Amino acid sequence: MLITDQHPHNKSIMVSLLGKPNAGKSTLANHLLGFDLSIVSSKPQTTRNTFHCVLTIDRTEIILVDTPGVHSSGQELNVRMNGQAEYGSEGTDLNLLLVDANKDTLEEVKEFSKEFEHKLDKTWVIFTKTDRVKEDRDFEAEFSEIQKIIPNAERFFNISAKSGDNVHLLIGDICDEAEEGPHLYPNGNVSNKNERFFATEYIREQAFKVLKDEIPYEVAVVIEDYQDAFEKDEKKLDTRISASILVNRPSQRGIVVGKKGAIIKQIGTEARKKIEAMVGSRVHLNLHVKVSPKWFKNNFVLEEIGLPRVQKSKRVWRSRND
Ligand SMILES: Nc1nc2c(ncn2[C@@H]2O[C@H](COP(=O)(O)OP(=O)(O)O)[C@@H](O)[C@H]2O)c(=O)[nH]1
Ligand SMILES: [Mg+2]
Repeated sequence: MLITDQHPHNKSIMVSLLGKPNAGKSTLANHLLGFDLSIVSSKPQTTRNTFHCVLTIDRTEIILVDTPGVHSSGQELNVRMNGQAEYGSEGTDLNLLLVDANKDTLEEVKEFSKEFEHKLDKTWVIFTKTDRVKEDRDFEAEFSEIQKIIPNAERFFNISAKSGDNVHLLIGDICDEAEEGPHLYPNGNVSNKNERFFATEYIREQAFKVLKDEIPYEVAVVIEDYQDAFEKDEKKLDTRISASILVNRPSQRGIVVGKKGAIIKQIGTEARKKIEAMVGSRVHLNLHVKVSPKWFKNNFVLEEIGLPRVQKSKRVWRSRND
């Protein structure tokens, strides 16, 4: 996309957010954006796709590339999610490797690099969730050990996206790294994904919050029909969305629906509020539960939820009606 009339001193930088599941990548992206674009939950593997979160500070455009957490699992869904993370670090100017400071940070980085085959160029290590760290920590020493695994790790920060501690230092230094060049996104654009994508995310976010055990991981959301709000005869008509929540097993259908539909209603109500805030109109959200056995191995579904095949993909060619 060519944006005309750019200021000659515009700057831009693309920064990937990498790490293990639950490290706090999406929370940091949201904190920097100033609103909850990316979905967050206390359960790991909430983010499944790589996408851009765009913010502009003065003349500097910062494109944060949120990615799924990298972890080991032979399952096709996870293989493709790891692939998304690798793809998310390609062609960026800087990698932020987020590590939960409440865990054994060296061990976390070892596990991350075991699964992440893409070579990391310029990298900063970000120790996260420091609001929960009680004891005195020698982050400098921990960082030195991490440098032995990630030789391109240049420096480290310890931050809390919850309390905001040190986040201003990080963002200031990211701005300093940005080089002069045109902005890639027009003013006001916040992502390379559309509202339809975020609608499925907001539905899945609520499913992650409400459902327990393994069920969230066996849930996917696909849009069946999406009609933008429009005006007709001087009346503003609602955005109309019809979406399916896919589950793996028939027994999960009842759990997602809940007693007298209570659970699906709760998911729908909360997701609708967030979608309404995004699209700026009232939303009519129609949710159904559909049993789609082993959807997480089904190429058709995986493609539909934005997870194309990667090099390590298994041969999984199934039809929509599996
Ligand atoms: N206490 C605390 N919790 C955090 C912080 N950042 C993230 N979290 C929590 O960690 C969990 C995972 O966060 P999320 O951003 O989804 O991690 P991601 O998988 O790396 O994207 C959520 O429950 C967040 O609320 C932080 O700075 N402090
Ligand atoms: Mg995330």
